[in-house]
Amino acid sequence: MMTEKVAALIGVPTDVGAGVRGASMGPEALRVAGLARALARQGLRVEDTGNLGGPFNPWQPPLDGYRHLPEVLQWNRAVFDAVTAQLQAGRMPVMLGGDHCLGVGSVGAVARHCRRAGRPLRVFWLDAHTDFNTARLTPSGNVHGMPVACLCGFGPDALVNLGGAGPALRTRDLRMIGIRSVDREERLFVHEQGLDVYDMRMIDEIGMRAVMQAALADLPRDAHVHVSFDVDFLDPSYAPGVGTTVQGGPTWREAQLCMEMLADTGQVASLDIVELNPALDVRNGTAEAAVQMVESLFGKSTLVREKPPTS
Ligand code: Z70
Ligand code: MN
Ligand code: MN
Ligand code: MN
Repeated sequence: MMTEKVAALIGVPTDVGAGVRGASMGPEALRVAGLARALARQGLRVEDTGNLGGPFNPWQPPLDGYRHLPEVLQWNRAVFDAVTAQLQAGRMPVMLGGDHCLGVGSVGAVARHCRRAGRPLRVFWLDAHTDFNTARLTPSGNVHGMPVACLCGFGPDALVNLGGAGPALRTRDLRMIGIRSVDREERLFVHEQGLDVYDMRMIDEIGMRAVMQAALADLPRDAHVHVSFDVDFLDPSYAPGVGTTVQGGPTWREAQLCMEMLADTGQVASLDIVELNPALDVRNGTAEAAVQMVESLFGKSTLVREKPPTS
């Protein structure tokens, strides 16, 4: 008899890293859309730990290339500590954002936890954007466009070294799916650093199945899989409730297949759901779409299927 897996929901109601207000309402919209029930249907025990607290959004222009850096740092410290505590308790952290700047704390905690345990890590960054800007490259100063760079060691010291000295993540442990918006200078940096990016063109040319096979090809059997799900990954026809919509995203079916193939690994061990903006949504439909995708990520399937081999 397997022990029941516990998903710990961690709400992080802030939009300090975003360019549009409203993602701070994301956690509650995901709860209203039935996230806990969806996870429970997939056999998880769900414990909602409530919301973290932190500073209000001061809505200031960038300072030295960053908007709201002290506030971003404070929220990320809280996220890092909360995610670390859940991992140490053997639970699966599910962070409900909030904007994607929170990926620094969430993925940072997972990466440092894995390193301590000697366990390999793969981060799947599902997003329309690469989020690989730095203070020098950014056109906006919004830190939600920078978390991947910060995690890989390119960012302000306080964020790069959050929870430990040195970068949390190696670029080779990262797979990016659904990308279709990269800023001019960010693009060169993505290329220079050799990020493993599966963009929409590749999805169009070879299909989501082949893309996911490639992205999963060298997944170690004992790896911790973290999924950082920016809701703007989805095509805006299904997900209008995000701050930065970008046309030409994965269709419902493509996105669902992506989630299903991640589920088939049986190794998804932590998750972020970020950038949902209820202020821009229509009758909470984007939150409901995100919840359905997450249900697929944890094994929802139309037919009874062979279980993937367990190690
Ligand atoms: C742009 C920037 C962005 C959302 C990330 C956009 C960044 N690359 N937007 N996630 N929703 O300002 O850095
Ligand atoms: Mn563990
Ligand atoms: Mn993002
Ligand atoms: Mn995005």
